[in-house]
Amino acid sequence: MKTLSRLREGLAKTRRGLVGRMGELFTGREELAPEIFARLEELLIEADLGVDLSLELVAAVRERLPAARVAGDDLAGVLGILRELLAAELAALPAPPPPAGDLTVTLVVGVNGVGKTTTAAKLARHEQRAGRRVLLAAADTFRAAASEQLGVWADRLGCDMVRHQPGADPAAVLFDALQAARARGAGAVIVDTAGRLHNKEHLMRELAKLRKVAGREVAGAPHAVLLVLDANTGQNAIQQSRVFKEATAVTGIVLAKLDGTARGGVVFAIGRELGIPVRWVGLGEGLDDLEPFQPDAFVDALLARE
Ligand SMILES: Nc1nc2c(ncn2[C@@H]2O[C@H](COP(=O)(O)OP(=O)(O)OP(=O)(O)O)[C@@H](O)[C@H]2O)c(=O)[nH]1
Ligand SMILES: [Mg+2]
Repeated sequence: MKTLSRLREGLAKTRRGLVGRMGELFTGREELAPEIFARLEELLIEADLGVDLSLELVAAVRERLPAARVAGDDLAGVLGILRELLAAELAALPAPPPPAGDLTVTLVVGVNGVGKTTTAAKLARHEQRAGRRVLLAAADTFRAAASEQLGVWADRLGCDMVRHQPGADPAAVLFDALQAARARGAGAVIVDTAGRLHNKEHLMRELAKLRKVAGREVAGAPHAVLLVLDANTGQNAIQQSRVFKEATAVTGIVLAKLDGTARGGVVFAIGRELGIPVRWVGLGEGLDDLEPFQPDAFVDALLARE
């Protein structure tokens, strides 16, 4: 119940833009004029569901709503149709992989300022909650303050962290982190990486090197490569995902800063256009503000009537 309400809270802006305004459109209507559907299309696109999906949803509502009408309250019918189609949309994406062996390695990647470091700390918290000893690897050596920021989180979490000097090779940090994790019996290593990389080739090289070191030291590693996206950037997030998907095998998305944006529909656009499932959603700046992404709960929270 708590999860649902946090998510509902986080999606409040998106829901207000969508369901709130759909309520104005679909209540107290005698007839379903074409303008109503044109407006619905606008609302879906504004919530960043993507043009293709928005058009498909409107076509389905147009076709099915006449048979599902309730006098004076078409919103219920519309929400029912959207709920079904959006849930199916997310169900088509790959399910989370089964848990790995004794030591799981997760790379946290993404462009500047999207929330990587905060997400790494939040993920560490989840590992601790699951009863696993966790170690943070400060592989963002690009910026002097980066490992300090991660260090503050590590102190707060009471977990180990491995860091090197600024400018050090991120792959060397990872190597040491994996050795330390083994020595200390950690069950998870979460790797914070740099957002400021010069270009795609540089990014590809860096990530390839991290993958190589991880795979050499731990079977099957990295077990997850999580791309952090800032939900506020809407369709820009799709562009970033494309670049990262070309650069490395991204296994899932963390959609950060979902709180305070009206663009939560981007979850669907990401799934549709890139085939990458959202695994986590960030709902605030605190350690506990990260929730596993649950498709049905997300659709319910997005389309709930206030
Ligand atoms: N509201 C909100 N703020 C968030 C969330 N996740 C991160 N932030 C904030 O976003 C800002 C940037 O977060 P960082 O974790 O430093 O981002 P980063 O990607 O590591 O940044 P660089 O290392 O500079 O590339 C901070 O002020 C965070 O508190 C979230 O889910 N919700
Ligand atoms: Mg950072």
